Formats: sequence, C-alpha cells, structure tokens
Amino acid sequence: MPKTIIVSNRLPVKISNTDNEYQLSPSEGGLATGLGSIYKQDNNVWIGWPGQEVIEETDRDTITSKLQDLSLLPVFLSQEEISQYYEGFSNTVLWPVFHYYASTYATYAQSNWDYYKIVNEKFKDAILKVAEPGDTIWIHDYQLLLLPALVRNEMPDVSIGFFLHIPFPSHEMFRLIPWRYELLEGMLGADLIGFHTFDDVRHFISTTTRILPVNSSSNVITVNDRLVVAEAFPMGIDENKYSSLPKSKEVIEQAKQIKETFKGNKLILSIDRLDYSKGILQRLEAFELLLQLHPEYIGKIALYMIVVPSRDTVPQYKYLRDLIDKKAGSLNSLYRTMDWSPIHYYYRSFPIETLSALYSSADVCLVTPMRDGMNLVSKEYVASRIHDDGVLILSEMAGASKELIDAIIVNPNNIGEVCRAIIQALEMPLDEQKARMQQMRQLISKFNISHWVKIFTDRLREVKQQQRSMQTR
Ligand code: GDG
Repeated sequence: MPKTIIVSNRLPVKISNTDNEYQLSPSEGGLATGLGSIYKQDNNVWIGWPGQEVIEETDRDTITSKLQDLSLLPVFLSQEEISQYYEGFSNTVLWPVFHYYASTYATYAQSNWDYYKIVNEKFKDAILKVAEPGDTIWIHDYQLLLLPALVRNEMPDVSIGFFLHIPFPSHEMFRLIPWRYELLEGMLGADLIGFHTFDDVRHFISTTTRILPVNSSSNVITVNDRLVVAEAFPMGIDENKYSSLPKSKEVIEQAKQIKETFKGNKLILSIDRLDYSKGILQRLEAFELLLQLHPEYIGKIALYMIVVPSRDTVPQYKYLRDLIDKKAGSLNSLYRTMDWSPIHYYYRSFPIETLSALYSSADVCLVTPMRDGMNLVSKEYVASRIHDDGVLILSEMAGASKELIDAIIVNPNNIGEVCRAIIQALEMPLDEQKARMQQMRQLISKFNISHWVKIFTDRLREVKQQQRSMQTR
C-alpha cells in the first residue's frame, strides 16, 4: 500500500537524557498536530533530525528503534553538520535573505553551502531507504530546498510536495545568493510548491522565470515538460486545542493568578522566538514612546513579554538578546515604581497551559514582526478568546495579516503608528472588540490545521493525476 513520507529538518519529538537513559516524547507543535493524522497512520513515516545536539554512535540504534515505535525515522547529524548546514547556511544565508535582512546579516561562506548540500543528500538517502514507487513525499521548509530535486532524480515518478514556512523574497533579494540556480532547481523537483501567501507565490514565480530558463503560465511552471504548480496554502492552527484549553481547570487557575497579579492593569502580551525578524526591539521602542507621551498610562498597563530562546549559538542572535535585555532593563529602571513594573520580561519557554492562560487573560496581543511567513501566535491568541473580547495588533508584514483583517493592522517600522495602535486597543469599546474577534475566530476555526493538511494533500494528488494524464496523451 502506498505511504506518505513527511520530511522536515526537525522531528516532532522531544528527547531527554536522564541517568544515561533516553526518553522520547512527541512534541506538541502545530505542524506535528496537523500531520499527526497522517504520519501515525498505516506505514507512513516522518523523517528528520531528532534535535538532540549530538547523539553518540553507540546510542543511535536504541534511539532509532524507540523512534520507530512513534513512526519516526531519524537523520543523525554531526556537530560540524549542525553548525554549517543549520546554523551556517540555513540561518545565516537563507533565513536573513528570505526575511529581507541580506545586507545586515547574510554571509555567504562556501563551506556552509558544501555542508548544506551534504546534509540534503543525507536526507535524500534516508528517504530512499523507505520510499517506494507510488508513495507521496511531503518536504518542509528552507533547510531542505535541494531535497525535492535530489529525490526526483532517483525516483522520477514519485509524488513530491514542498511547503515553505517562511516568506519567499522578491527577485531582487533572492538573486543575491551565490547558489541561486541550484536552490531554485532543487525546489522545482517538487510537483506542488506551497507558500503561506499569494505574494510569496508571486515572488517565487517571477524569481524562477527570471533566473532559470523556464516558462510559466499563471502559477504553473514548465520544467523539461514537467508541470510544477506553486500555490498559497495559509497554514492554520489546532483551533480545537486552543479554544478548549481555557476551559480546563489548570488554565482557569493560572488565569486567575495572572488576573490577580495584574489587578488594575491592562495586560499587553508579546510572545516570540528570539529573532531579529520578529521586531522585538522596535516593539519595545513603541512601548517606550507610549510611556513617554502618555504618562497617564503609567501604573495602569503592563507588557508581558516572553522571548523564547532560539539559535543563541548564532552570534547575531546572542547580540540581539543582549540588546533586548538592555532595553527592557532600562525601561523598567526608568519607569518602575515600588509596586508596579511596566515590563515583565521572560527569556525562556513556558508550558502550553501557561501560554493559554496568558492568551486568555491578555487584553491586548501585540504581534509586530518585521517579516513573518505566517505567525501562529496571532492565531493562537484569537482561538483562545472564547468570550470574544480582547484586541489583536498585527503587523502587515506577517502572512497572518492577509487573513486576520479585523485585527488592528500596523506597519512595524512606524513606531508612532504602533504606539497609537496600542492606545486604540486599550481604549476599544467592548462591542467593537467582540465584533472584530468574532469574525477572526470564525476564520481560525474554519481554516484550521486539519483543513490546511487536507487542501495541500488533495491538491498534490490532483496535480499528480493531471501530470500523469498529460504523459499518457
Ligand atoms: C515559522 C515561521 C510560521 C512560543 N513560545 C512558546 C511556545 N511558542 C510556540 C507558539 C507558536 C510557535 O511557538 C511559534 O510559531 P510562529 O508561527 O509564531 O513562529 P516561528 O517559530 O518563527 O515559525 C512562521 C511558522 O513557521 C509555521 O509555518 O507561521 O512565520 O517563521 O505555536 O505557541 N510554545 C510553548 N511554550 C512557549 O513558551 N509550549
């Protein structure tokens, strides 16, 4: 029976090592939840790096067999591969260029590119060990751009889908990459290429047709008589989980404590992974402007800011963390009083129940990335507002802003505009909050993660059938 093979850089699993004994538990990320309905079925499988720094040769067999029980197949990486393929090429070329930070943060080292190719080949070998004709392979994200073509060369008829979770930049950005031809050729090995937004699709088509000798008609690119379709599939969340959690005993209890702690204050929530693309510093500047221009809010509002540690072995991330620490510290030292602090800043991650309690308690959620493929935090906030109150402020540079049009939409570079948006949110009448939130909740509920998985996989099947019927004509 044909199977589906999911492939991503990281496996959806958490590994812990206590007393030299490895424990594995499935992780709860949105992608894992959405794809859970697929990879756990029949003989389907998910291939990826298990994420633990380096796993000794001697432990690999044990881990592999434990993972197999969870329908997971590991690709083990050495320290050098992690540092050059992942931290190097993926996060110092592709991430900055695709988020329009090429001139500030991208460095183009040949050895990183060499490792990117080596690791993509390693993933190909893992796929070839299990793939059979008739299978469907769904590859995810920017770490594996070469993989669709590598697999296509070995299995010309297999069905391959690719989804990019981050923005696809304009041709003017993409063309800067020394290995632009190879990267595009890699992606074009897929039958269906999915993006979060139509703008990403547009950029991809125009970039591809300018850089490579291929033709396109609308969203279909012809590569050596093979049709490749590029389309937008805005990713949803596990709405059911986020709207059920606030009703659980544990979350109700935590939300009560939060309300008690911030009694008399309106709570503004900000949650991101540490990343320059998330606009955390600019957000703090907008908050600072608010305190400067509107002292009447002092003692009446609080910013609850969670920054989740990420990639902090990459120097730019470490530097950014220092800047955020300094800015939050200096604002608190300037404005705090004996019994009030403007910013409650945490540099760590929290269990999902705490996140849910914060989502359901915050009066305002401030999501202002400089550039974001989608942004799931904004959708999780909306899904958690089961009483339809609360206000979302959302950057127009996040893919989610194309769907969540009832948020207050801002340009994150315009600090004055963000400051005014915070005031508008703090002062918004309840009936307006409800009218906006209801619209957004309906959308999030309908276009959830299961819907996303279904429309992508249905479309991939359709595209493949179309290709096959063309070949037999
Ligand atoms: C990439 C793209 C695209 C955050 N803090 C905690 C925690 N989180 C969870 C959130 C959310 C996820 O992390 C972050 O997702 P985002 O979408 O906001 O951002 P990226 O990590 O940059 O994701 C992005 C996404 O891929 C999907 O395609 O939307 O544009 O950049 O789910 O809830 N989870 C827990 N504790 C925390 O402290 N448990």
